[in-house]
Amino acid sequence: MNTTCTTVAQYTLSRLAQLGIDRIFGVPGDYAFSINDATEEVPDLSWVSCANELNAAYAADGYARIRGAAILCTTYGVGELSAINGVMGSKAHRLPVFHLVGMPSERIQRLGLLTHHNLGDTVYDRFQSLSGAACCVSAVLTPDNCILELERVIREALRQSMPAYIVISQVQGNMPVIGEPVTGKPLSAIKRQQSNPAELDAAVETILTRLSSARNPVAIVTHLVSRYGLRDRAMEFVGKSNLPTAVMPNDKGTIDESLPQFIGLYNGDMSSSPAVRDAVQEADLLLDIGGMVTIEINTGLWSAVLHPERIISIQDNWVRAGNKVFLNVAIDDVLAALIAKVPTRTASIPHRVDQIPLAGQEGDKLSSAAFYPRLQRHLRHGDTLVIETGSCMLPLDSMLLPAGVTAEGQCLWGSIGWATPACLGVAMAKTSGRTLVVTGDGSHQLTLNELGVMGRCGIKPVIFVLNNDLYGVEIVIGESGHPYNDLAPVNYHLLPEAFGCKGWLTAKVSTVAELDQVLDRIDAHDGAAVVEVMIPNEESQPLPDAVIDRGYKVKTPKVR
Ligand SMILES: Cc1ncc(C[n+]2csc(CCOP(=O)(O)OP(=O)(O)O)c2C)c(N)n1
Ligand SMILES: [Mg+2]
Repeated sequence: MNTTCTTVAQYTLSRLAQLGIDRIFGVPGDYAFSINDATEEVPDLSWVSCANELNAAYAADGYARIRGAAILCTTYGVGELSAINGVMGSKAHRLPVFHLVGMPSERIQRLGLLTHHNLGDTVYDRFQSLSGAACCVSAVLTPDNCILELERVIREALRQSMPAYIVISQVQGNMPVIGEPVTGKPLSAIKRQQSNPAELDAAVETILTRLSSARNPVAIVTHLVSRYGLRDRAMEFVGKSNLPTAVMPNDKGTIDESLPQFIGLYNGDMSSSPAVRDAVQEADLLLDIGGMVTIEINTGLWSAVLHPERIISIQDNWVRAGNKVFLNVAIDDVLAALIAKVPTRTASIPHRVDQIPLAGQEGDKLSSAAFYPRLQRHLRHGDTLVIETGSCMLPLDSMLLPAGVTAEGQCLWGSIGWATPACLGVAMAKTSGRTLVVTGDGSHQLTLNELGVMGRCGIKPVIFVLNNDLYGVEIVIGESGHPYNDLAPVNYHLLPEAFGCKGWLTAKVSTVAELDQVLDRIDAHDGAAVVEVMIPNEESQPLPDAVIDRGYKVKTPKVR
């Protein structure tokens, strides 16, 4: 590409690609043609046409989880509004997704011409506050401001690790940028937040002093460390300090669960074992690395017993220890200083969580109890497990992952349908290893048309659709018998064929023997797979009233 006549759209894409992004997810549209056309001009960046904008946003979210950032492109109004749920989810999960949107040209605006995708008036910027709300920073680019504005937007999106909204009009997008282009660095080489040295020293000293006097400290590592590219650094700290370490549901997959210090999932009374629950709740110091999210789904329906005075919380750029708050201390600097200075504890690590025992005999009908342990035994190094919201979430979050297996989920935002397109993004972002998805049937129905995109792009996910013919978890947390939880009886294992996917392994399994057989076949198959796993709907019985009352009928959590 000739930089002297680079257009605004071309410059924007090439500047974002320099971060290490090689895909742009979206749906084209006339207002966004300058951006769509530019994807053909910018080297090392390929366009992925998704089935709709919400799917594209979910795919970008999945991609950003692996690569650290992603690009999404939609058209004015109809496109960007369809994407908002997905982009808001990326904001909740702290993912820098650059949402590029086309808009009517300034010539149209100056002449006051009425246009499609609007309400028949001359309010052209009507959608900017809506799309902008899902982002932490936004800009309307022109040839004159493009270079500087992009630097501001990129810096802020990376600093806060949240989406950015970038508007490019259909005419300005095709005009050459004015000024000296900036050559950017890959994301891994960028220092995203700066620390104040005095505050940093004081924060690190406080943490080390508290750690040295703690009798039974425990660490919790949250997903924020992955967002800032600090997964390895957090694990190095856990190894060096030899602190017993747990994760919470929202953070599943953040650390390698084969680490000797890993003790399991902390989720209040719904922790992976009473030993994990007790280790966390009885710790005289809880080192929260990244910031725990204390929503009900992340705390065993608010059953977590956490003592604020015992918690030291290392957030993205601040640290809280009791009533002391240290400002402008970047999490990467805090971790680096801790790794350099922390002594290694000699105390032994409490009992770890075990593999789920195998349940069910060959000829038995399938059940959740038979499915999860078998899946666990077929996970292998390099796999990424994408976890949908629904009944599958708790068993998967509680499951001990083998060495080298990571996971991604959407516990906080919890938008069903996310997992299927997110797996497209995850698989495209990964350079090796498999991508597996476990989704409920109801969730899959929201976004299953993304299978066609996977087939067209040659993506090879392994997808398990748990078919209980219901919005099952709704019954578990509410009441059975409501017709609004019934689903259309889709033949999920036939979908790859219908969507034109070539060479996919497909099966519908109803017995333990059939499941065992298909799992072995998948291991031997270098390709995509869809397995429809028949789960009896009688499993979806309501929880005891006491649990439902605590989790869903109270207006406020009990303050401890
Ligand atoms: C976009 C969106 N719509 C609705 C919901 C409410 N909701 C949460 S779980 C769920 C049902 C999930 O059913 P399914 O995927 O079949 O999983 P199951 O629990 O049956 O295994 C629904 C409708 C939601 N979380 N997100
Ligand atoms: Mg279901």
